[in-house]
Amino acid sequence: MLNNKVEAILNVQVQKEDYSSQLYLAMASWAENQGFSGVAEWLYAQAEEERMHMLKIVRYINERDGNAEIPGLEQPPKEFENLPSLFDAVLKHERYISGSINEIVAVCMDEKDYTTHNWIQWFVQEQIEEEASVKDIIDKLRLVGDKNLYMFDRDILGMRGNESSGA
Ligand code: OFO
Repeated sequence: MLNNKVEAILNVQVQKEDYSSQLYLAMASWAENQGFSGVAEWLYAQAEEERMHMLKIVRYINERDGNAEIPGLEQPPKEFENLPSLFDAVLKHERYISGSINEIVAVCMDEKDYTTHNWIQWFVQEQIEEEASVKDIIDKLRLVGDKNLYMFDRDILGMRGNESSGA
């Protein structure tokens, strides 16, 4: 049986993963309409991964005899200034998510829920990888500058194959 505080913070995380998915979907759609099809593919795949993260938590809560709460959709922004600010926003968001995963770890420790503590380590590792992959993209963007965004976009298109499925 899931501890009440652990169940509550996991349900908050369900909302955050759901919003992450919506946010990256909105970014993907914007990038596609700007002609950045490589960036759009990366973001569409990221939106799918975030949905998988949400489902993973929902199913864990229910499996442990808790009650997963399914959140309503929150409207993400529709417009993004440019690619550098979009990816800065992705990194900021991922750092925020890493912070909330750490809070879950802390609650598990406080409540002596070592099962969930063990289970949540997958997310701890996932956040390390996600932050690193976004930082990599930001570095590439800096290197190419404004002049070669087409090449940058092609380069990003090839990136998904090297990453974890996130499931
Ligand atoms: Fe961006 O990762 Fe979910 O947790």
